[in-house]
Amino acid sequence: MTWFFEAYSAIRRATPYVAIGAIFGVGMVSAAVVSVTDNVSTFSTLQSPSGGILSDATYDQQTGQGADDFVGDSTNGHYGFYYKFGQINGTDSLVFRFRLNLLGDQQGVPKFTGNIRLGIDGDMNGDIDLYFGVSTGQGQNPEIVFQNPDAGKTNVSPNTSGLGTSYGNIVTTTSNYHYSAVTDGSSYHTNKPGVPNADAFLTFAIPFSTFKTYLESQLTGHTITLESYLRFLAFSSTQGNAVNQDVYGITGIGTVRYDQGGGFTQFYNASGKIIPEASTVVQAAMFLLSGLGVVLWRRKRSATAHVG
Ligand SMILES: [Ca+2]
Ligand SMILES: [Ca+2]
Ligand SMILES: [Ca+2]
Repeated sequence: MTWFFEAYSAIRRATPYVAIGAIFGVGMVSAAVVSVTDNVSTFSTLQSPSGGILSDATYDQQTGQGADDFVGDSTNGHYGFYYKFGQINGTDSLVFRFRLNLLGDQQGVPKFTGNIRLGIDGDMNGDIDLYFGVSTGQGQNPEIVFQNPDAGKTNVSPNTSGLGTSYGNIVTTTSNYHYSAVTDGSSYHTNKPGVPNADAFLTFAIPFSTFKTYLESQLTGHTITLESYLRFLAFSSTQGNAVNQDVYGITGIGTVRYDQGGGFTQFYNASGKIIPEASTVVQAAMFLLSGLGVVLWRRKRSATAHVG
């Protein structure tokens, strides 16, 4: 499929962006005020490329920590990967929420002690261009970190992915981070499969401007806007430099490419609007280009007729 995205990227570069935006009604967004503590019913679920809501019902984390295991499927609508966009303290922000198998604790106090990351494909070519998420260490408070893809790896599947040194660390506060037991009654399995207990929600937010700056630094020649086409991968990890614990949307870790059923979401723009399937967009772009060709042919024909 690499050819597809290369071809599509070429068409996008050749097609006036405003035309694509006009076709699909993508316009300016008036961001609502949001909070990391908003009810889950106000968040959007994320869809798989094939159109269904991405789910991860199984206890399939690979390293033994139930508190780092994503859960969520269609049971009572309790999904595990949510998104919303809006303003927090006047700043345009991306807000992500995950449902985890078990509420972690440190000496009896609820606390997330693992690592959750997202990987972003910001240029539609199938590889991850930026990682970010919640990082914790030896008793440290969670921080929001950014990491560049390891340049020596292709970053197209779990076993070809590597995360570089973290940077841009953001201290977590009650405004950009929330971790608590769910209150919607959901209880997927714990470390002991078949013994359910309450799930946990981990929610964090990052400023869009920070996201834009770091993603653009990885994508030479690209400008990231609220209308840019993005797709997301979510995973947990025992280390900050690898994809080794639970990939949201697939069983276990696997070796499948992210863009071939390996965990990437459908394409979205940053403001949370789902983008029509890329093939539809390509067809529309081809239609525009063919229409342009007809117009040019008619003009040329008309000019020739006048000459004659
Ligand atoms: Ca899982
Ligand atoms: Ca990419
Ligand atoms: Ca999984």
